[in-house]
Amino acid sequence: MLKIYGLYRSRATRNIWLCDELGVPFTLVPVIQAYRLPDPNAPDAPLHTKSPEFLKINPNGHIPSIDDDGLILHESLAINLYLANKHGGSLAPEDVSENGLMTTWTAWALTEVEPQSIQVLYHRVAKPEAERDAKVADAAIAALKAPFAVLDKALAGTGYLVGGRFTVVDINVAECVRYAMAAPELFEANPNLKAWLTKVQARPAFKAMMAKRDLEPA
Ligand SMILES: N[C@@H](CCC(=O)N[C@@H](CS)C(=O)NCC(=O)O)C(=O)O
Repeated sequence: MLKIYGLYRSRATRNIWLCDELGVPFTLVPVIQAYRLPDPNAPDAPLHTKSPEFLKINPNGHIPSIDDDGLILHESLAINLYLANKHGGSLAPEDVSENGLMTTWTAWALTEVEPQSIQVLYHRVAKPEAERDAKVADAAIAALKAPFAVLDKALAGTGYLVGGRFTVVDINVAECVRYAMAAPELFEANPNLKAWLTKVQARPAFKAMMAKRDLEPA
């Protein structure tokens, strides 16, 4: 069976959401981020991103990774493109043009959105209050204005990114956009984007994933 190394409180959410949409069963192998442990070198420390056993799986020391019958892959969004291509159906590209568009939007989300949206998450929500820097959050929000306007325009037609239907790339982009949700001003300014995110996050597979994530210790 497919193994996903990671946690619900990590970028593995992207792969878990997709697997549920595809009906692909998987085993989640818990690997925690080393920085979340008080002492990753303690003899009783759980498997973590810098554990020698896990570094044999992913020498980059990050989660998620997958093991699909011996094929080891890293990079959450690339894993999703692979799984969609492998299992086919309406979530996958139906031809080489759609494949190109899905690769483009995925690379776009990774470069134009995620580096900024994660700073919004860290500095408005995730870090302890004393470590948050409002200036970092504000700069990230300012940097997201242009790409969010691009996304809003792209969604004006069919309400989806590729092929007029829900696909893997809606998951890939929505998961990068989700990190910016603590900046509601970005969504108020982009009604198509806001409606799309609400729609994709109303899907049962997303809700099931988030419900399990909420049960995991913060
Ligand atoms: N580009 C990678 C990023 C992976 C990444 O940075 N994962 C975080 C958790 S979401 C991590 O492993 N952090 C712990 C560490 O770097 O030790 C992906 O999308 O898979």
